[in-house]
Amino acid sequence: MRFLILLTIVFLFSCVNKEVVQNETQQFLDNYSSEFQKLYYASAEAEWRSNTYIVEGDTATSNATQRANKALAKFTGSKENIEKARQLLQQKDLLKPIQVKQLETVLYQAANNPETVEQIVDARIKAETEQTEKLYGFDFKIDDKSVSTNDIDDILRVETNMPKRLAAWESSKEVGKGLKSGLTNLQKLRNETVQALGYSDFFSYQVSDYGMTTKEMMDLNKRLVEELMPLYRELHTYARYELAKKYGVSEVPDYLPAHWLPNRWGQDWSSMVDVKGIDLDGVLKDKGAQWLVEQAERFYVSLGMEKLPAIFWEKSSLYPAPIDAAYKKNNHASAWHMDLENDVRSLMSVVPNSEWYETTHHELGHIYYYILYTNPDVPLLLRAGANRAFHEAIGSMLGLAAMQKPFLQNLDLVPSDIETDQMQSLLKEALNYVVFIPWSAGVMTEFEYELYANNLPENQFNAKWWEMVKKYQGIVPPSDRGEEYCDAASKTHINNDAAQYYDYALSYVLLFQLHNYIATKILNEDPHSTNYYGNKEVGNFLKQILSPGASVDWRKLMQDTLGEEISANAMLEYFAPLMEYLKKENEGRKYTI
Ligand code: X8Z
Ligand code: ZN
Repeated sequence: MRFLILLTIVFLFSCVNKEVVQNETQQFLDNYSSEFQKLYYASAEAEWRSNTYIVEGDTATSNATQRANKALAKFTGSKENIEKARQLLQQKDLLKPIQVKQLETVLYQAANNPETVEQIVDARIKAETEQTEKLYGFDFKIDDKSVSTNDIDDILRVETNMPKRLAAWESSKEVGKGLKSGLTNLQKLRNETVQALGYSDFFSYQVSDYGMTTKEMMDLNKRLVEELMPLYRELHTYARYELAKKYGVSEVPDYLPAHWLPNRWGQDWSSMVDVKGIDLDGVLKDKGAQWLVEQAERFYVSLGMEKLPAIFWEKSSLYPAPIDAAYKKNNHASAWHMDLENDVRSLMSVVPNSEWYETTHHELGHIYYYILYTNPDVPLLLRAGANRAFHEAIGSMLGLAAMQKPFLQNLDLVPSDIETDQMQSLLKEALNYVVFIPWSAGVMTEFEYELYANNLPENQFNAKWWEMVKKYQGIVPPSDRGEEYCDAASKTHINNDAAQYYDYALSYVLLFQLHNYIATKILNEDPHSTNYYGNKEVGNFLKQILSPGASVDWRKLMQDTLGEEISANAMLEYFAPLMEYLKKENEGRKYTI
């Protein structure tokens, strides 16, 4: 009897204790979140200005951004917040899992800004602001005439005159020179900030967001490259011969000259192929830029999503700055969750072509993810993707879906009675999605691994870059590129989205897993030939995945919704029919990778 009483007392005490600890934790999280939201919003507003209105010598904007970012960093990295989160986590077993997740987020954010190394954090913020300004304030020129990056991309897509192609490609890389010292500085500062809280380097810090070690992430990426390599090898061979024919070059080169390809980094070759009967570029040109964004919205709404909020249309910056404007803007596409609440915006430079058609779908994928996980069940600190790759996958998947023939026919963008060659469509898709893997999982990921985890010395940046490009993509520069260049830095992510590009590699394999599920389990359609438009069941499936944000474990989410782990199988299966076709096309041709 006495024993039972004792047991009851112990039990009651532990219940009370649990409640006390949970309440104390909630109090801390509520206070932290409300202060964090204010500072985050101020930082996002300042960054928005810095990315949409770039004027040389405008120190006021740059200073304001630095001030706002420092205030946010000071708060997230404060000793007090770190200690409190650590202390509460010592009683992890007593806390709700969702509280544990939030405390872990607090510590993750702190690790990028530890107060103990405040000077390094401040120096990094300054260097980051300057790097973005230099990258997007850069005046690209061809023959002494200012050109936009959209102009350069147009030339690389359509021009067949080799000197003109070369001039455009070389112009696109000029920006790297002035970014090199800034990148070296950032390499050091990024590593030093996260090292203060025990991470070995900035790469491992960014990877840890997936609950993975650097080795696990590198192994996964290597596996993706290897699995896609047989197909890439066929595409590489095909492209060398077809492009040589197109440019009237009699001797087919072993490696693809970078300026032959229709993209500044050789990451997407899809415009090499025109599918007879489908002229999306022609149709889009007549529709105009605004129509592209509105059409992407219509697609999401057709699936059962809300219309975009008014603030999106009021505050976004969707179209290119005029070439003669007194300011420049960030010309890469992005989506912003300004206040982690209802202020959602996109920054783009949409012109009416098929690349931007896809990109508008990609960006709205981010926006609808923001909108869906902004709900009472997802605390502010967990308003993020299940992982970063999920965030990138959703819009890219809708971009893929929005390019398939039945979808285009449904929208009258392609004549309804047209017969088209399915193999050409598949080839065009492979030149986008398959070609992307050696670039993302290979070049970008390994370069940044070398940069941060192995402290790549500055005098090897360009040599290492081209070593990777040759090794993974089988691409070589038009002529020797010495260390006065920094061609890696012509890619925005190297400067302002560091050590995260594997997100995109994973997002591409993930999107085929999702797409395969939607096509076969929901639509009962061939994955090569789907029409998602207007299907509310697809919308509900997406809502189920997107609404919990980061409040769920991404591996569990995959198991629960798809019943599988992350894998390239769906992607390989999708492109399998192409293998035989390409082998035939490539018969008698020399393979070099
Ligand atoms: O950077 C992007 C998005 C950012 S929201 C537009 N992407 C990668 C790139 O452009 O390099 C999308 C796919 C690859
Ligand atoms: Zn994105």
